[in-house]
Amino acid sequence: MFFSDKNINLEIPQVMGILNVTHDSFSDGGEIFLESGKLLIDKALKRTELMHQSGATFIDVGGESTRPGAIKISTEEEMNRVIPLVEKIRKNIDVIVSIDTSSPEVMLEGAKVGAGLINDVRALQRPGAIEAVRKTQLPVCLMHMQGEPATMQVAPNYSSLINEILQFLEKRISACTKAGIDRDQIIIDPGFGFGKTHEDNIELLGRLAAFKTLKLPLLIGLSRKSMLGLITGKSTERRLAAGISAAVIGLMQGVNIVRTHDVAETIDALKVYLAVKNNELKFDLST
Ligand code: 8Y7
Repeated sequence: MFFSDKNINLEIPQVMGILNVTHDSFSDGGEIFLESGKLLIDKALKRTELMHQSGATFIDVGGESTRPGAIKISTEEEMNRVIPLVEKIRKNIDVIVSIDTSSPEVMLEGAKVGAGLINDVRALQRPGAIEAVRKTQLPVCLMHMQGEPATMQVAPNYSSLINEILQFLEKRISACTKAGIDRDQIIIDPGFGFGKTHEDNIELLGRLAAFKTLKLPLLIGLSRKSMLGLITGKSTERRLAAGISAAVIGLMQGVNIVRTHDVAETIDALKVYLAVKNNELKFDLST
C-alpha cells in the first residue's frame, strides 16, 4: 500500500501515533496543542517529531473530538486546527500524516497539503466523503461505529457483535469500491469503544482474527480507552501497560497497524512480537 509515495509493507505491523488538536480531548498524552482556540503549532510539531523518532510510521492528526458526548465543531474550525498543522508537519518531518476526519472538505484540503491517509470513524458515511476520498486517491481507514459519538454509549446493542461489525465493514467497502475507490486502498478497523459495551470491547479484542477474513489491513486503537480503565481500575494516564497488553493481543491475531499515544513503548512491544514471530521454527503464532 502506498502512502505519500512511500511503499509500506503492512505485513510488518506499523505504529500510528496520535496527535489530538482538540480542546476536550479524551487523552492527548498529557499535552494541549490548542489554547483559547489558537493552534500551538510548534508544540504540536515537537510532539510529532518525538513520535516519529520513536518509530511511528503514521501520525494521526485530529481536530474533532469523538469522545462520547463531545461538542460538535464547525468545518471551518476543524479546518483551522488541522490543515496548517498537516502542512507544517509535511514540510518538516518525513512521516505519513493521517487525517482523522469525517468532513469531505477537510479530506480534500488535507490531501492538497500532503496528507497520506484518511482515517474516518464514520467510514465515509457523510454525504460527499466517498467522492472526496476517490478524488484524493488516498488510502482510507474505515472504522465501525454504532450510532454517533454524542449518543453511541447510551445503549449499544448487538444480536451478534462480530457478524454485525463485519457486515457493516463489508457494506462500506462495497460502497467505496462501487464509487471507484480501489479495494487495495482500504484499511479496516472494528472501532474499540465506539458504540460498544465493556463486554463487547472485550469480546472484540479476543476475536480480532475474524476480521482477517476480509483480507484487508487491520487497524486497532485501544490506547488509554475506558475499557482498559474498567479492567485495571486505572485512570487514563496509568493505562500504558494495559494498552501494550491489548496491542500485543491484537498483533498476535494479525493486526497491521496499532494506533497509540505511546509510540516508543508500543514499538518495543512490536519488536518482542516480531522477534518471536520471525523465529518460526520454534513458534507458531498463526498469523
Ligand atoms: C479511534 C480512532 C479515535 C480508533 C480509528 C481515542 C480517531 C478516541 N479512536 N480512529 N479515533 N480507530 N481508526 O481514544 O479506535 O483515541 S478517537
